[in-house]
Amino acid sequence: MDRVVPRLVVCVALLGAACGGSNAGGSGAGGGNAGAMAAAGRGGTTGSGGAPVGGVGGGGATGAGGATGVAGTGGGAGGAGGGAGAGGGATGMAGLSGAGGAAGVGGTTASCAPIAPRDPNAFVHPGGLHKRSDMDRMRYLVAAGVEPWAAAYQKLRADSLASPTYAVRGDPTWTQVSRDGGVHASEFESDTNAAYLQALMWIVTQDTRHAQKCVEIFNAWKNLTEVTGGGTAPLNAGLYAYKLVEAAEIIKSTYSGWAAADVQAFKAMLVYPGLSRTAVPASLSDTNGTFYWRIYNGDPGRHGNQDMIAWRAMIVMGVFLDDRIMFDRALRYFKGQTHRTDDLPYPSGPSPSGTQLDDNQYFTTYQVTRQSTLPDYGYNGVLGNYVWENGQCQEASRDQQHAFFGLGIAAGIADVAWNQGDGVWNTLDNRLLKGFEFMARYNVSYIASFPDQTAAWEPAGSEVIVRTDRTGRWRSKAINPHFESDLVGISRGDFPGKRPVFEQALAHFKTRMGRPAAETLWTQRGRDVALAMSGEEPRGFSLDHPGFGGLTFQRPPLCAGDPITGFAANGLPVFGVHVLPGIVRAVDYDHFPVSGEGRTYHDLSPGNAGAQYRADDVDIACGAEGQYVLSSVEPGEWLVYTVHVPTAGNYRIDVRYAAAVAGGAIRIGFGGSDVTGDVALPASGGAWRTTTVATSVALKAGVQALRVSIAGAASAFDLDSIVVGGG
Ligand SMILES: [Ca+2]
Ligand SMILES: [Ca+2]
Repeated sequence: MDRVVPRLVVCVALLGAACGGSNAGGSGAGGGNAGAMAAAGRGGTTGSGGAPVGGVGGGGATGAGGATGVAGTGGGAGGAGGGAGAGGGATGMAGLSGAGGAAGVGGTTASCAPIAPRDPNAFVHPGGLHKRSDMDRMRYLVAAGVEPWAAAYQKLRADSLASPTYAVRGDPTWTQVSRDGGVHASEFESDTNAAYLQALMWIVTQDTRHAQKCVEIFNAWKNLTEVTGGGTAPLNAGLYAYKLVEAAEIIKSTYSGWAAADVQAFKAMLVYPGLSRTAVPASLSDTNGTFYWRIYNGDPGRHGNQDMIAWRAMIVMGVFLDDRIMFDRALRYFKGQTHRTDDLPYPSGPSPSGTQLDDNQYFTTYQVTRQSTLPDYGYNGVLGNYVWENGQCQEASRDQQHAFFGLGIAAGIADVAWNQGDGVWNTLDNRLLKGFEFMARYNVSYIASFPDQTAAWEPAGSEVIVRTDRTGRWRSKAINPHFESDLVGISRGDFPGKRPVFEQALAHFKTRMGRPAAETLWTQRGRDVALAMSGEEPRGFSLDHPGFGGLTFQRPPLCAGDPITGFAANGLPVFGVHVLPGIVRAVDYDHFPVSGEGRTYHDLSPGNAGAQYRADDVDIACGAEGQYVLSSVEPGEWLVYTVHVPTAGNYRIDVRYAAAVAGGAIRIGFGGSDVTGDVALPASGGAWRTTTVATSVALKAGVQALRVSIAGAASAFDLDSIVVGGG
């Protein structure tokens, strides 16, 4: 993840007075008098000597000196040209009599606006399934008529629950809802699905009728005090809460028409009768309590889908409530970790099997007696307990419908975590992908034939894991094409139009992570077969899935990361798609929660040599104008920026750069196509210069990847921005 470099700078005056940069533009050049970095120009590169005061002009300005420089004889190399400071301090060699290197960061601080370190308790908002950049992507692609987003949007628009004239069915006088056909169940289910779809419509259309419809729904249910139902309490509450809260997170973060008092009432409703980290509320009972206290322990006695749906609801509830303990409670459990010490423990265990109950060729069930000798035991909702090493789902021996639901829910947890900077999507050697591949192969091959799989795949022998689950009540023996113990009906292959889970998994593993096609083969086939048979992903069964992944999750090719325009006061990235014509700052390449190397950038030196702005391998220094700039560029390096072109046409592309020496070159591409070739950037004497690298470049409309590639000589220039203009 981007960890913003702490900007606290201790300016230590060592022998050579390495603290530079008291003046903007850097007179800093600590190094003392006898030859710190070069006076002007790229001190480090040119090496030596120079006037006592560095940085008048290029040296400090470009910030390059320090990175590669060798100090003179006089003093610490650290200062390395004032403005440049950071690089110099970090890597410059000390002068003969100076050890100033380490302190050389001084120069930078004086001129570049500080970036706060990331507040570990702050959340990205909107930050459930969809961030602001994701919303931009949906809206822009639909507006530009790009497929499949346009077709997927039409599918959403055609859903009656997405209509601006949808009649809200809840009532603010109601205090009770009971799932599975109980009190107000049908009204709640309709409104909950509608809330999420209306929120998506609001994202795409910006028509306030949709946002207002969401508010009406939230207000209709804000007085609940009792959630019960036909399933277990965690299943009832988790399934009922997660989509509603996803919608609430979108609306609260993007629409000003939800009154603060109503937001507060809705929040209080979610955790009624009140939040505690030390004790369960005394007034909690089967008839008094809503969502949080139904899900807070997961569902330790049941199949993984029921355990996970509780954590799925909780993780987005944590985001919506700005509650880090709640968010962590869900995520840590899902990862198989222990509870936070400032929170209630998770259910203990183990839960050994007792007397055998049912038995058939697919599974055996047992009575169990829960024990409490092992704290934080971790049941079927722990990722590794739900998706096994071979990709087999814990409940694939039960039926396929629940396995689809469970995997979809796991992906939902992973996506919310990703949006908040966590990479659980990829843990256990891409365990989730293995899960999707196993399930897809088993189900897709049942209804479609492929050259390499002409008959339905029947996993056998070592392809199947025989294992008792974490509850002790269920032992898997074979993959079950039926539905539980109804060994006549078939649940296998019944996914098109009903289980819209494939777009989300593909968006992550194929586009974000760039996994080889062989690894996403069956997930891709699942998506393609579902598309061929029932069109773009719809809402799907009941409340089980968010659906409409062709609109919401799919990403244009090469748009692995999420575009940002900077960092907020809490240190979090500010997400948003760059709109062209416009200026894209070179340092604002796309954000990626785990290493973006090979995905959002390619950088040839470990670490950020300039130690500024971001904590990736990309090298960033502070420019003389107080702006962060791309530095230490090397041929072969590249960066990606997700941009939107509202109107197809011919555009001019300029870059703003500073080059102390000649020999550098740059190349620009859009959507995977090179549009400029290598363009030489002449020496500018270290001064910032804007130059045109291409004219009349034909750009398609829509969201696409702008890629900047470095060519020519290494470290020849620093880059401020890419400027796309008319003509
Ligand atoms: Ca680097
Ligand atoms: Ca570099």
